[in-house]
Amino acid sequence: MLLLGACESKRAETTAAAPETTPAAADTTGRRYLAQPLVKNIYTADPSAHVFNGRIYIYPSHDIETGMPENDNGDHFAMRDYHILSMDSIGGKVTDHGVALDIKDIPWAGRQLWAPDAAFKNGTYYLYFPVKDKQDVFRIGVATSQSPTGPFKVQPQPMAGSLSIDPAVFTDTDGKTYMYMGGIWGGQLQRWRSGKYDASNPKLQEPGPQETALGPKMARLSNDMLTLAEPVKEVQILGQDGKPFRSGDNTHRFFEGGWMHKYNGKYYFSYSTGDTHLLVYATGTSPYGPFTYQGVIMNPVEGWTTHHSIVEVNGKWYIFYHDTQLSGKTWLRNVKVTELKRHSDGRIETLNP
Ligand code: FUB
Repeated sequence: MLLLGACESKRAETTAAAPETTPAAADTTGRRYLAQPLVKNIYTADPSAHVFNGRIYIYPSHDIETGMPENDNGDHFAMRDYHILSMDSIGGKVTDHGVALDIKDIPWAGRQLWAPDAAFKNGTYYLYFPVKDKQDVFRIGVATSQSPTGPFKVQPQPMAGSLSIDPAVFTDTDGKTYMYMGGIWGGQLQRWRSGKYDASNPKLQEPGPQETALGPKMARLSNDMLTLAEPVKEVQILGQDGKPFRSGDNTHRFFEGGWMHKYNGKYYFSYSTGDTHLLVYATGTSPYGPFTYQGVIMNPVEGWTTHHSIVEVNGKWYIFYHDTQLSGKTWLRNVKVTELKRHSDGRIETLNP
Protein backbone atom coordinates (compact mmCIF):
# COMPACT_ATOMS: atom_id res chain seq x y z
CA MET A 1 0.00 0.00 0.00
CA LEU A 2 1.24 3.55 -0.73
CA LEU A 3 1.82 5.81 2.25
CA LEU A 4 -0.12 9.06 2.68
CA GLY A 5 2.16 12.07 2.72
CA ALA A 6 4.91 10.22 0.89
CA CYS A 7 7.42 12.48 -0.85
CA GLU A 8 6.07 13.62 -4.25
CA SER A 9 8.82 14.30 -6.73
CA LYS A 10 7.95 16.44 -9.75
CA ARG A 11 6.25 14.48 -12.54
CA ALA A 12 6.84 11.21 -10.70
CA GLU A 13 4.10 8.84 -11.76
CA THR A 14 2.44 6.57 -9.24
CA THR A 15 0.07 3.78 -10.14
CA ALA A 16 -2.40 2.56 -7.57
CA ALA A 17 -4.16 -0.79 -7.51
CA ALA A 18 -7.64 -0.87 -8.98
CA PRO A 19 -10.09 0.56 -6.40
CA GLU A 20 -13.43 -0.94 -5.43
CA THR A 21 -16.15 0.77 -7.42
CA THR A 22 -18.97 -1.58 -6.61
CA PRO A 23 -21.69 -0.60 -4.14
CA ALA A 24 -21.49 -1.26 -0.40
CA ALA A 25 -17.76 -1.93 -0.12
CA ALA A 26 -17.02 -1.85 3.66
CA ASP A 27 -13.82 -0.34 5.12
CA THR A 28 -11.87 -1.59 8.14
CA THR A 29 -14.11 0.42 10.51
CA GLY A 30 -17.13 -1.43 9.17
CA ARG A 31 -18.51 1.72 7.50
CA ARG A 32 -20.12 1.02 4.18
CA TYR A 33 -19.38 3.23 1.19
CA LEU A 34 -20.73 3.18 -2.30
CA ALA A 35 -17.14 3.20 -3.64
CA GLN A 36 -13.55 3.35 -2.45
CA PRO A 37 -10.97 6.16 -2.98
CA LEU A 38 -9.35 6.10 -6.42
CA VAL A 39 -5.91 6.93 -4.98
CA LYS A 40 -4.45 6.90 -1.49
CA ASN A 41 -0.96 8.35 -2.07
CA ILE A 42 -2.31 11.94 -2.08
CA TYR A 43 -5.57 13.64 -1.07
CA THR A 44 -7.73 14.66 -4.02
CA ALA A 45 -11.08 16.44 -4.42
CA ASP A 46 -13.42 18.14 -6.91
CA PRO A 47 -12.89 15.57 -9.68
CA SER A 48 -13.62 16.78 -13.23
CA ALA A 49 -13.53 13.68 -15.41
CA HIS A 50 -13.22 13.47 -19.20
CA VAL A 51 -12.55 10.78 -21.78
CA PHE A 52 -9.77 11.86 -24.15
CA ASN A 53 -8.68 9.43 -26.88
CA GLY A 54 -10.42 6.53 -25.13
CA ARG A 55 -8.68 7.03 -21.75
CA ILE A 56 -10.30 8.47 -18.62
CA TYR A 57 -8.58 11.55 -17.17
CA ILE A 58 -9.51 13.10 -13.84
CA TYR A 59 -8.64 16.72 -13.07
CA PRO A 60 -8.98 17.08 -9.28
CA SER A 61 -7.91 19.56 -6.63
CA HIS A 62 -4.88 18.33 -4.66
CA ASP A 63 -5.70 18.74 -0.97
CA ILE A 64 -2.87 19.31 1.49
CA GLU A 65 -2.50 19.94 5.21
CA THR A 66 -1.42 23.55 5.77
CA GLY A 67 -2.65 24.17 9.32
CA MET A 68 -4.96 27.01 8.17
CA PRO A 69 -7.93 27.30 10.56
CA GLU A 70 -11.33 26.15 9.24
CA ASN A 71 -13.75 29.00 8.41
CA ASP A 72 -16.72 29.91 6.14
CA ASN A 73 -14.34 31.43 3.59
CA GLY A 74 -12.67 28.07 3.05
CA ASP A 75 -9.21 29.32 4.04
CA HIS A 76 -8.41 25.74 5.08
CA PHE A 77 -8.51 24.74 1.39
CA ALA A 78 -5.04 26.13 0.67
CA MET A 79 -3.98 23.94 -2.22
CA ARG A 80 -0.81 24.65 -4.18
CA ASP A 81 -0.66 22.37 -7.22
CA TYR A 82 -2.60 19.98 -9.42
CA HIS A 83 -1.99 16.30 -10.12
CA ILE A 84 -3.89 14.58 -12.90
CA LEU A 85 -5.11 11.02 -12.55
CA SER A 86 -5.92 8.62 -15.36
CA MET A 87 -7.17 5.10 -15.93
CA ASP A 88 -8.00 3.04 -18.96
CA SER A 89 -11.32 1.81 -17.61
CA ILE A 90 -13.65 2.31 -14.64
CA GLY A 91 -12.35 -0.03 -11.97
CA GLY A 92 -8.90 -0.22 -13.62
CA LYS A 93 -5.55 0.84 -12.18
CA VAL A 94 -5.25 4.57 -11.54
CA THR A 95 -2.11 6.53 -12.45
CA ASP A 96 -1.17 9.74 -10.66
CA HIS A 97 0.87 11.68 -13.22
CA GLY A 98 2.61 13.96 -10.69
CA VAL A 99 2.58 17.77 -10.65
CA ALA A 100 0.89 19.19 -13.75
CA LEU A 101 0.78 22.84 -12.65
CA ASP A 102 2.30 24.49 -9.58
CA ILE A 103 1.09 27.77 -8.05
CA LYS A 104 4.64 29.12 -8.20
CA ASP A 105 4.39 29.01 -12.01
CA ILE A 106 1.28 31.24 -12.08
CA PRO A 107 2.72 34.78 -11.99
CA TRP A 108 -0.50 36.50 -10.86
CA ALA A 109 -1.56 33.91 -8.24
CA GLY A 110 -1.79 34.55 -4.52
CA ARG A 111 -3.23 31.49 -2.84
CA GLN A 112 -5.73 28.59 -3.02
CA LEU A 113 -5.79 26.54 -6.21
CA TRP A 114 -9.38 25.28 -6.17
CA ALA A 115 -11.50 23.00 -8.38
CA PRO A 116 -10.20 22.81 -11.98
CA ASP A 117 -11.60 21.48 -15.23
CA ALA A 118 -10.09 20.61 -18.60
CA ALA A 119 -10.95 20.49 -22.29
CA PHE A 120 -9.39 19.29 -25.55
CA LYS A 121 -9.71 21.22 -28.80
CA ASN A 122 -7.57 21.93 -31.88
CA GLY A 123 -4.93 19.38 -30.74
CA THR A 124 -4.36 21.17 -27.41
CA TYR A 125 -5.37 20.36 -23.84
CA TYR A 126 -6.63 23.25 -21.72
CA LEU A 127 -6.64 23.33 -17.93
CA TYR A 128 -9.00 25.89 -16.35
CA PHE A 129 -8.44 26.72 -12.70
CA PRO A 130 -9.62 29.16 -10.02
CA VAL A 131 -7.02 30.77 -7.77
CA LYS A 132 -6.96 33.94 -5.67
CA ASP A 133 -4.86 36.69 -7.17
CA LYS A 134 -2.46 38.81 -5.13
CA GLN A 135 -5.41 41.02 -4.02
CA ASP A 136 -7.18 37.87 -2.68
CA VAL A 137 -9.84 37.90 -5.42
CA PHE A 138 -10.67 34.57 -7.09
CA ARG A 139 -9.93 34.63 -10.83
CA ILE A 140 -10.05 31.88 -13.42
CA GLY A 141 -6.87 31.09 -15.28
CA VAL A 142 -6.11 28.82 -18.20
CA ALA A 143 -3.03 26.79 -19.05
CA THR A 144 -2.20 24.67 -22.09
CA SER A 145 -0.35 21.47 -22.88
CA GLN A 146 0.11 19.03 -25.72
CA SER A 147 -0.53 16.21 -23.26
CA PRO A 148 -3.70 15.59 -21.21
CA THR A 149 -1.52 15.12 -18.13
CA GLY A 150 0.59 18.27 -18.58
CA PRO A 151 2.87 19.87 -17.62
CA PHE A 152 0.65 22.88 -18.37
CA LYS A 153 1.95 26.30 -19.36
CA VAL A 154 -0.11 29.08 -17.88
CA GLN A 155 -1.38 32.18 -19.70
CA PRO A 156 0.15 35.34 -18.26
CA GLN A 157 -3.17 36.85 -17.07
CA PRO A 158 -6.46 35.45 -15.72
CA MET A 159 -9.27 35.09 -18.29
CA ALA A 160 -10.77 38.56 -18.78
CA GLY A 161 -14.42 38.67 -17.65
CA SER A 162 -14.24 35.42 -15.67
CA LEU A 163 -15.02 35.45 -11.96
CA SER A 164 -15.36 33.41 -8.79
CA ILE A 165 -14.55 29.67 -8.71
CA ASP A 166 -15.28 26.18 -10.05
CA PRO A 167 -15.00 26.50 -13.85
CA ALA A 168 -16.82 23.68 -15.65
CA VAL A 169 -16.26 23.51 -19.39
CA PHE A 170 -18.79 21.83 -21.67
CA THR A 171 -18.49 21.28 -25.42
CA ASP A 172 -21.84 20.84 -27.12
CA THR A 173 -22.55 18.48 -30.00
CA ASP A 174 -22.26 21.45 -32.41
CA GLY A 175 -18.66 22.04 -31.25
CA LYS A 176 -19.39 25.23 -29.27
CA THR A 177 -17.78 25.33 -25.84
CA TYR A 178 -19.19 27.01 -22.72
CA MET A 179 -17.79 27.74 -19.30
CA TYR A 180 -19.95 27.71 -16.17
CA MET A 181 -18.48 29.23 -13.01
CA GLY A 182 -19.26 30.51 -9.57
CA GLY A 183 -19.64 29.68 -5.93
CA ILE A 184 -21.04 31.71 -3.04
CA TRP A 185 -19.48 32.43 0.40
CA GLY A 186 -15.75 31.58 0.10
CA GLY A 187 -16.19 31.42 -3.68
CA GLN A 188 -16.96 35.20 -3.60
CA LEU A 189 -19.81 35.13 -6.19
CA GLN A 190 -21.90 37.43 -3.94
CA ARG A 191 -19.21 40.10 -4.21
CA TRP A 192 -19.92 40.51 -7.95
CA ARG A 193 -23.61 41.48 -7.65
CA SER A 194 -23.02 44.98 -9.02
CA GLY A 195 -21.06 43.60 -11.97
CA LYS A 196 -17.79 44.65 -10.33
CA TYR A 197 -15.95 42.96 -7.49
CA ASP A 198 -16.91 44.66 -4.23
CA ALA A 199 -15.91 43.20 -0.88
CA SER A 200 -16.53 46.45 0.99
CA ASN A 201 -20.32 46.87 0.89
CA PRO A 202 -22.23 44.17 2.80
CA LYS A 203 -25.46 45.17 0.92
CA LEU A 204 -23.82 43.87 -2.22
CA GLN A 205 -23.16 40.53 -0.61
CA GLU A 206 -25.49 37.49 -0.41
CA PRO A 207 -29.18 38.39 -0.98
CA GLY A 208 -31.58 38.24 1.98
CA PRO A 209 -33.44 34.92 2.51
CA GLN A 210 -36.60 36.12 0.69
CA GLU A 211 -34.68 37.54 -2.28
CA THR A 212 -33.90 35.57 -5.43
CA ALA A 213 -30.85 33.37 -4.99
CA LEU A 214 -27.69 34.12 -6.92
CA GLY A 215 -27.22 31.92 -9.96
CA PRO A 216 -23.97 30.62 -11.41
CA LYS A 217 -22.45 32.54 -14.34
CA MET A 218 -21.64 31.26 -17.80
CA ALA A 219 -20.25 32.35 -21.13
CA ARG A 220 -19.32 30.79 -24.45
CA LEU A 221 -15.60 30.36 -25.01
CA SER A 222 -13.87 31.74 -28.11
CA ASN A 223 -12.44 29.28 -30.62
CA ASP A 224 -8.99 29.83 -29.10
CA MET A 225 -10.36 28.40 -25.82
CA LEU A 226 -8.33 31.04 -23.95
CA THR A 227 -10.88 33.85 -23.79
CA LEU A 228 -14.59 34.36 -23.15
CA ALA A 229 -16.45 35.12 -26.38
CA GLU A 230 -19.13 37.17 -24.58
CA PRO A 231 -19.80 38.84 -21.23
CA VAL A 232 -20.79 36.38 -18.50
CA LYS A 233 -24.53 35.86 -18.00
CA GLU A 234 -26.36 34.60 -14.94
CA VAL A 235 -27.80 31.09 -15.26
CA GLN A 236 -31.43 30.88 -14.14
CA ILE A 237 -32.41 27.87 -12.05
CA LEU A 238 -36.16 27.55 -11.54
CA GLY A 239 -38.31 25.43 -9.26
CA GLN A 240 -40.98 23.12 -10.65
CA ASP A 241 -43.39 26.08 -10.20
CA GLY A 242 -41.35 28.07 -12.74
CA LYS A 243 -40.12 30.56 -10.14
CA PRO A 244 -36.45 31.14 -9.24
CA PHE A 245 -35.36 29.78 -5.87
CA ARG A 246 -35.09 32.19 -2.95
CA SER A 247 -31.70 32.71 -1.34
CA GLY A 248 -33.01 31.19 1.92
CA ASP A 249 -34.02 27.97 0.18
CA ASN A 250 -30.72 26.27 0.85
CA THR A 251 -31.81 22.75 -0.08
CA HIS A 252 -32.37 23.91 -3.70
CA ARG A 253 -30.42 27.06 -4.45
CA PHE A 254 -27.06 27.02 -6.23
CA PHE A 255 -23.99 27.12 -3.98
CA GLU A 256 -20.96 25.97 -6.02
CA GLY A 257 -19.52 23.13 -8.11
CA GLY A 258 -21.60 23.41 -11.31
CA TRP A 259 -21.35 20.77 -14.03
CA MET A 260 -23.05 20.40 -17.40
CA HIS A 261 -23.75 17.26 -19.40
CA LYS A 262 -26.11 16.47 -22.24
CA TYR A 263 -28.28 13.36 -22.33
CA ASN A 264 -30.81 12.53 -25.03
CA GLY A 265 -30.68 16.11 -26.34
CA LYS A 266 -31.41 17.67 -22.90
CA TYR A 267 -28.98 19.84 -20.95
CA TYR A 268 -28.42 18.74 -17.34
CA PHE A 269 -26.94 21.41 -15.07
CA SER A 270 -25.93 19.90 -11.71
CA TYR A 271 -24.45 21.59 -8.64
CA SER A 272 -23.83 21.51 -4.91
CA THR A 273 -26.25 23.11 -2.46
CA GLY A 274 -23.31 23.82 -0.12
CA ASP A 275 -24.52 24.12 3.45
CA THR A 276 -27.16 21.41 2.90
CA HIS A 277 -24.52 19.19 1.24
CA LEU A 278 -26.61 17.87 -1.64
CA LEU A 279 -25.74 17.32 -5.28
CA VAL A 280 -28.83 18.28 -7.28
CA TYR A 281 -29.73 18.85 -10.91
CA ALA A 282 -31.93 20.92 -13.18
CA THR A 283 -32.63 20.45 -16.89
CA GLY A 284 -33.18 22.73 -19.87
CA THR A 285 -33.28 22.88 -23.64
CA SER A 286 -30.33 25.25 -24.17
CA PRO A 287 -26.82 25.44 -22.65
CA TYR A 288 -27.79 28.95 -21.52
CA GLY A 289 -30.79 27.70 -19.55
CA PRO A 290 -33.13 28.39 -17.91
CA PHE A 291 -32.91 25.08 -16.06
CA THR A 292 -35.76 23.56 -14.11
CA TYR A 293 -34.97 21.74 -10.87
CA GLN A 294 -35.46 17.96 -11.07
CA GLY A 295 -34.07 16.39 -7.91
CA VAL A 296 -31.19 15.09 -5.82
CA ILE A 297 -28.35 13.18 -7.48
CA MET A 298 -26.42 12.38 -4.31
CA ASN A 299 -27.21 12.66 -0.62
CA PRO A 300 -24.52 14.20 1.64
CA VAL A 301 -21.08 12.61 1.65
CA GLU A 302 -18.74 12.55 4.63
CA GLY A 303 -17.15 16.00 4.93
CA TRP A 304 -18.63 19.48 4.43
CA THR A 305 -18.08 19.89 0.70
CA THR A 306 -19.59 17.87 -2.08
CA HIS A 307 -18.47 18.27 -5.68
CA HIS A 308 -18.85 16.09 -8.76
CA SER A 309 -18.62 15.54 -12.48
CA ILE A 310 -20.69 13.31 -14.74
CA VAL A 311 -19.23 11.59 -17.78
CA GLU A 312 -20.15 8.88 -20.27
CA VAL A 313 -17.67 6.02 -20.64
CA ASN A 314 -18.37 3.31 -23.21
CA GLY A 315 -22.13 3.89 -23.18
CA LYS A 316 -22.51 3.98 -19.37
CA TRP A 317 -22.71 7.12 -17.23
CA TYR A 318 -20.56 7.69 -14.15
CA ILE A 319 -20.41 10.26 -11.39
CA PHE A 320 -17.02 11.24 -9.96
CA TYR A 321 -17.25 12.78 -6.48
CA HIS A 322 -15.32 13.05 -3.24
CA ASP A 323 -15.69 12.42 0.47
CA THR A 324 -13.34 12.35 3.47
CA GLN A 325 -13.18 8.61 4.05
CA LEU A 326 -9.35 8.48 4.29
CA SER A 327 -8.77 11.43 6.64
CA GLY A 328 -12.03 12.28 8.40
CA LYS A 329 -11.04 15.94 7.74
CA THR A 330 -13.12 18.20 5.54
CA TRP A 331 -10.06 19.72 3.83
CA LEU A 332 -8.34 16.38 3.08
CA ARG A 333 -10.61 14.63 0.63
CA ASN A 334 -10.43 11.61 -1.68
CA VAL A 335 -12.04 11.16 -5.10
CA LYS A 336 -14.30 8.26 -6.00
CA VAL A 337 -16.44 7.09 -8.90
CA THR A 338 -19.69 5.18 -9.14
CA GLU A 339 -22.24 4.47 -11.83
CA LEU A 340 -25.04 6.98 -12.40
CA LYS A 341 -28.37 5.38 -13.17
CA ARG A 342 -31.43 6.92 -14.77
CA HIS A 343 -35.10 6.16 -15.02
CA SER A 344 -36.40 5.50 -18.51
CA ASP A 345 -37.52 9.15 -18.83
CA GLY A 346 -33.96 10.42 -18.15
CA ARG A 347 -34.50 11.33 -14.47
CA ILE A 348 -31.42 10.55 -12.38
CA GLU A 349 -31.69 8.04 -9.53
CA THR A 350 -30.58 9.39 -6.14
CA LEU A 351 -27.36 7.89 -4.79
CA ASN A 352 -26.53 7.31 -1.12
CA PRO A 353 -22.76 7.58 -0.93
O1 FUB B 1 -11.85 22.48 -3.18
C1 FUB B 1 -12.16 23.80 -2.82
C2 FUB B 1 -13.59 24.07 -2.99
O2 FUB B 1 -14.34 23.18 -2.18
C3 FUB B 1 -14.15 23.87 -4.37
O3 FUB B 1 -13.79 24.86 -5.27
C4 FUB B 1 -15.57 23.76 -4.05
O4 FUB B 1 -16.38 23.31 -5.08
C5 FUB B 1 -15.54 22.83 -2.86
O5 FUB B 1 -15.47 21.49 -3.23
